[in-house]
Amino acid sequence: MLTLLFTDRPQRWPKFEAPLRAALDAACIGPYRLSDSADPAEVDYIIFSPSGGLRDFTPFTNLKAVLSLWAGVESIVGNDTLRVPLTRMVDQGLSEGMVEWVTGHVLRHHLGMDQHILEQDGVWRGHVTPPLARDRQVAILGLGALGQACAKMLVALNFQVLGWSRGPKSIPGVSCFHGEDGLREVLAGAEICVLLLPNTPHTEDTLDAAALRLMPQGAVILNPGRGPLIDDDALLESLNSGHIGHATLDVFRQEPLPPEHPFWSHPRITVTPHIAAETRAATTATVIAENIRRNEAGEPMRFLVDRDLQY
Ligand code: NDP
Ligand code: OXD
Repeated sequence: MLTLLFTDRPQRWPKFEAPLRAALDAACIGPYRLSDSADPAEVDYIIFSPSGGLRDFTPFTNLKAVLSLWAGVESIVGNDTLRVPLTRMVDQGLSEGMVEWVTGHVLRHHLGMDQHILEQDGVWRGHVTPPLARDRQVAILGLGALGQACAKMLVALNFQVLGWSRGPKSIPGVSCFHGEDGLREVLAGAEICVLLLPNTPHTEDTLDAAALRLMPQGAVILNPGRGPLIDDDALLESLNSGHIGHATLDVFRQEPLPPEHPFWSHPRITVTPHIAAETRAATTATVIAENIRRNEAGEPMRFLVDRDLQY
């Protein structure tokens, strides 16, 4: 009998229980106990969310793996009490959500929608037309599961897509770069820059003052990745100087973003409350169940986190 412990916020359990049971039954993993509470010494697998508050894995003496419901694992990856494999979430629901958020916000800025939505002042500016997507460069920093899904959509819409990752990549329609020099080249063309890097010691402040200076005048930043990818003060400075045209931010160093934070009231910042891509029970449950099935069958689990690289 396997014991599976769900550790998200209590209000998430009713949403996840039925989809998880359905996916576990479909995966034919054999008899199991699935609950949001269990004797730690009996737990085989933890279905983990950082919102659940679990930080000390020491009491889980028979644990086989921790399966994250989140794509980003920065809250758990360096945890010394975690001594078993950790998987992260890669699934259709997260990808579709992120593609829709990124595409929507890219098109907002590409088409200059704000001018028409917010400035209906009786002036007919028929001569101000947006360029075609084929003439717009969009950079994506991070070409993993989500970055690639977004790149594919933006390529399909005809944007000139530049991408940056840790290692070299070849993706149809995307000009791929890596390494420090690669970052400089990508930023130089980044009229719209989408951040989809994980939060690791190597990615912190990827957009610092020097990096922001490399971007074209009026560039737009979209950050659905993680708050620490950007140096907040440097961002405010470059927005105030007019060098950066706008920043649409979904993630922050502190969440929820405190009401007094200057981002809320800045005229050239749009705040969305970490909603770019939500973990959805129906699609994530099948990924969790398949990984348990694999591990029980002695097959390698998918989406294993590299504890050294921290993503
Ligand atoms: P992946 O792990 O699949 O991809 C990460 C990408 O970042 C890879 O291309 C990787 O390069 C690249 N990368 C990592 N470190 C570096 C580095 N030092 N320099 C350059 N590139 C680097 O992650 P996902 O695409 O699944 O998710 C990305 C992030 O999106 C998550 O970590 C999370 O923070 C965020 N997220 C936000 C959500 C939201 O609602 N706002 C929802 C879900 C995720 P390489 O390919 O060479 O390994
Ligand atoms: C995630 C997130 O990492 O929701 O999955 O940010």
